[in-house]
Amino acid sequence: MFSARTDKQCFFMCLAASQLLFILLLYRRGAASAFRGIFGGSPEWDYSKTQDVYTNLSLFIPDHRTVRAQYCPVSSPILVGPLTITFTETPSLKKIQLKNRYVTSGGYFSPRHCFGRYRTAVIIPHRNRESHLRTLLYYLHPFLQRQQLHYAIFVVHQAGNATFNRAKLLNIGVREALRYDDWDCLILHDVDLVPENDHNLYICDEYYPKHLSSAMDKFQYSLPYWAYFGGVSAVTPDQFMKINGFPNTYWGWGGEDDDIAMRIRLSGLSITRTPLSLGRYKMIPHDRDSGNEENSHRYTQLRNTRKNWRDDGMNSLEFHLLSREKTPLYTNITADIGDAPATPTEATKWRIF
Ligand code: UDH
Ligand code: MN
Repeated sequence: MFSARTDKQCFFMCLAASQLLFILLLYRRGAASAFRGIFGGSPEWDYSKTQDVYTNLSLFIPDHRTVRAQYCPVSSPILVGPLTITFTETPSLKKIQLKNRYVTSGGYFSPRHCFGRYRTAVIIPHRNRESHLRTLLYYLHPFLQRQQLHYAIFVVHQAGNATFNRAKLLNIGVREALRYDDWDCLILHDVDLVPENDHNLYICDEYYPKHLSSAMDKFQYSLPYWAYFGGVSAVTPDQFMKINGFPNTYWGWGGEDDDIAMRIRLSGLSITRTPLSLGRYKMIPHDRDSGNEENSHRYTQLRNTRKNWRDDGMNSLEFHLLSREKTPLYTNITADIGDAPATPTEATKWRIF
């Protein structure tokens, strides 16, 4: 009797301990990589051995006489794994163009010897980060070509000096990008984050919004917190519409990514993530920009996301489009998006309080 009870106690204690361990693991490493860690299966990458992102790229793109007869393979045969990324000099636009001669006006590319299986639009919110943009284009174009995607790059430029609004620019980018093509996947991409492994595919998960930048160097290659959704993410147009896009009301730095993570859950979806061993990014070092000061209302706003997300997003998006322009390496969208509400009375209108 005594030993049966001790056995039972021991059983429950062990059960509780193993559950605790499991939760800790999920928290530390992200669900996907924890599962892989436990059950095996994913290659562990050696980031001390890296290759140039342009390695043999032209060899794999035959000349114009080749006819496209079939779809590209499901997994691209020309990936190299960990990439050499350095920020010592900023490449010129001319140099990037010369190295990417099959990219066409507007920053479009389609594999030449097979039909790309996936149509991906990369959308970059931008103001006053020209050198970061050039560095990103230098690495991203060959990265996407290695993945044999049909893709285009859209830069959404905020005009003027009013407070920066990342999420609203992304909403505009999606609305505009969808005018150009029937994209399978929308990649929302900060201008200063460069992917370190070309196996980190820029394609969407069929069911759930996907966080791609799960391991950034500035967070010591781990998630800063469990629900983190900043940096680079991938959503299908359907997923994006289901969450009513992103909020338009977060002016300045911070909070909008947590709002997005919340609206994903509130709309019945959940977040999937690239494993940490693969979702590695280097951030080009920078200080906080002027015009993007910390948003001090963000915690109040986040408390109201549950109430507001259905009314603040794609269905309330208003802006003035100033120009659409196809440059050799990207399509540039310039918009006047207004400014943050100046007074508390106006703030009420913007659902800050
Ligand atoms: N962005 C711009 N221009 C701006 C502000 C932001 O293009 O003036 C875009 C850009 O795509 C950037 C993204 O918005 O990558 C996110 O902004 P961020 O890079 O400023 O965000 P992050 O979390 O900033 O990286 C942290 C700033 C703290 C710097 C502390 C220095 N030690
Ligand atoms: Mn940054």
